[in-house]
Amino acid sequence: MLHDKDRIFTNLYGFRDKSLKGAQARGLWDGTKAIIDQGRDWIIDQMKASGLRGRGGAGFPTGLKWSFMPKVNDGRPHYLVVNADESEPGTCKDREILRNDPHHLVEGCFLASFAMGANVAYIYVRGEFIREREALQRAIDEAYEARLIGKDNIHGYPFDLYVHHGAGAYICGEETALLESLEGKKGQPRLKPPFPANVGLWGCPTTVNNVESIAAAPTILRRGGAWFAGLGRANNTGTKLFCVSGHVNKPATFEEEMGVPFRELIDKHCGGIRGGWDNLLAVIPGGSSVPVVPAADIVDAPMDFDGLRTVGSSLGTAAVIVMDKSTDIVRAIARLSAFYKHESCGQCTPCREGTGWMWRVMERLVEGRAEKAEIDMLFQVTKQIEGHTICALGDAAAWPIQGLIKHFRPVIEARIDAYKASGARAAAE
Ligand code: L3W
Ligand code: SF4
Repeated sequence: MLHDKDRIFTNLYGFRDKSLKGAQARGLWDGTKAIIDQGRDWIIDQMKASGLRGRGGAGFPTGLKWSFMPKVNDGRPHYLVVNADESEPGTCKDREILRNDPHHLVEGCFLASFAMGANVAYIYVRGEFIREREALQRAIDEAYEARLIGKDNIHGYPFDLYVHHGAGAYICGEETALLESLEGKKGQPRLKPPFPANVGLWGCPTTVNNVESIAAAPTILRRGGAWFAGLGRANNTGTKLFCVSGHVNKPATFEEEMGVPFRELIDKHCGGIRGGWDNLLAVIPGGSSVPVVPAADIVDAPMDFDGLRTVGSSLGTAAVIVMDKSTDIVRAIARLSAFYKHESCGQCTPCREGTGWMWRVMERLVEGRAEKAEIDMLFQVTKQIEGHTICALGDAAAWPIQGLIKHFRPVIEARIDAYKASGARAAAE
């Protein structure tokens, strides 16, 4: 359980002074020059030692990602791009950093860019985040005015930071679609490899990181990688922002130590499950793209990458969607299918055609207007989509349905039986 002294985000709810003055009083921008004086390799080594894994969903080790940037200058500029296109259903953590604690991100951009030899960074903000963009821009302006960043700043490392406002497409949260969009093109994912570290923005070496990953960096570098690694457990270190929505008594976004068991997380921060623990039906623990987990499997699961893998799901963005027994679980997953169908960019056939096909079958399953054999067929189609597309949106559309069929097949079958029985009754009358 996290102690206040180990909290990174000390103004998550905006109760304290959000300005540069307030951020400095909480320890930000303190000794920044001393950190960069330790050198690039030291910074990357500290990030590696911290064990921080990317907070945008994939959990890729942050220090390792930074180390992929070319060490030898071949004449191409290097870029840092921050993914603030927070759009994963259920996910609402990065917006709290942007609007309430933005100097973590601004200082993080400076330090990360220095470590990777980038003199320019872009923050790509979700189109709907108007207030968040304004708060972030205010913080950037303050940092420029105080000469903490800029071409001629007090740290002696030229650095410019730009905010780019997206236009509201979920797919632009995929890192290569984001880069396309930033270049002024239609936001469609690129094939990987090459990875952005080699061929990124305008063909130059680029690192794309989530807001929370970059915002955690200044505190990690100030307190040392070993401090962060001492929280949580091996391979799942540190603290994490969780955003809990759905049928809990007090939905909330909060920082907690990685690996806290699900029951403790909900009782401590969210006042328990609505109607009590016996009323819990299922949980989607990492944003809509990860498989649903039934109540019995999740209650004692450690809320981290490995803990959720053992129950067949994933930490994703740590957007915890809680569903009690009043939930129509088939309808809930069908709603997600509608989302992915709408957001598919249409480049690859399995995703473009498959998301629509799955959604139409799901809509019929909600009513029970289907044959039981279609359940297996639907599962097979999800397997044909998974791993056969350019980006992870295809997987993201397939996994929730796989979780539904795996854990709630009897619910689907009962609905088909009920529909057939109602038809038979109607015919008899
Ligand atoms: C160089 C290699 N770089 C991997 C880099 C890669 C990327 C990162 C992770 O999807 C997931 C997705 C969503 N050389 C590299 C390399 N990299 N190998 O590491 O890569 P990858 O492909 O594992 O993941 P991804 O394509 O970045 C992200 C899931 O997150 N998700 C969340 C989505 C939405 C949000 C949001 O709204 N904020 O995050 C939730 O689960 O489904 O599976 O940078 O370049 N050999
Ligand atoms: Fe576009 Fe879907 Fe293919 Fe991703 S998987 S590139 S969203 S069509």
